[in-house]
Amino acid sequence: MELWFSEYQSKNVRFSVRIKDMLYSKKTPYQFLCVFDTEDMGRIMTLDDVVQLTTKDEFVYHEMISHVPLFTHRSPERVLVIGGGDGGTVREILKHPVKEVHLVEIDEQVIEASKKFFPSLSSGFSDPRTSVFCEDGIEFVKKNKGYDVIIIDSTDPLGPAVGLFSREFYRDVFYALNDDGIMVAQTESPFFYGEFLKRVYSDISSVFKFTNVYTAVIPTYPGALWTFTMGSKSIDPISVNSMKLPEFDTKYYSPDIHKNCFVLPPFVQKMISK
Ligand code: AG3
Repeated sequence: MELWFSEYQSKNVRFSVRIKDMLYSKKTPYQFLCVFDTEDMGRIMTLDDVVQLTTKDEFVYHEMISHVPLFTHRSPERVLVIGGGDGGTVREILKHPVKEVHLVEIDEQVIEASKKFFPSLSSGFSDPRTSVFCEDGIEFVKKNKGYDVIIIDSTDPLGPAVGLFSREFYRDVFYALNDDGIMVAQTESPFFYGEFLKRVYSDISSVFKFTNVYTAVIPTYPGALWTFTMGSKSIDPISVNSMKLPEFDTKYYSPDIHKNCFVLPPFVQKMISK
């Protein structure tokens, strides 16, 4: 018998992957968490039946959400990740000479499942520079300040994540950042979430001096073309030239990708233009 997992990417579009084995499923206080082994995509984690990551393509998302803001800043020392309980973003940040990484994840069960089933993502949790806080990111940024970079590695804008895409939240993120601080949020697919991207872009622009959308290709996410939106207090990400070559291996990120990821296809550019 064939076993398949399907995500409804919209009411009438499904993404399906053939399952080898169901490794874990748990109803946490916040969501329904599953881990599968698949035939072609490696191991996959889903939350409320939405694909969060596969071990085959997670490197694209985690490299791009981390290295683009960190190399734009150039000397980040204190970095905050909101969400991202799988640890993939923390793993990438720790490749930089940062002093401190804080991760605030509302659902402790995501961290536990990642430690158990995704050792290649969760290795950074045991690094002495990492501190983990299991609480609501929205409250956390109101109380904790002094970050150089804040990365919002959230789920889709549904359920517990809705507040992570509001103008009030971006304002709190602004105040939690140092004067040359930079934030990045994952902002979904322009094919399925065009209206949403437009709204978020306008909210982030109302708070930050520089707001820029960049893209990456993530095959297992809806539309494959994925967006990230960066807000920067004083550094213009477009004028940062002579990008440093990473002193570590990357599989998607490179200085050329960095420069070019801000170049948007006209249909995406149009979505965010007033
Ligand atoms: N967070 C963003 C996942 C969004 C995927 N959306 C979807 N499949 N509809 C990823 C968390 C990885 N650290």
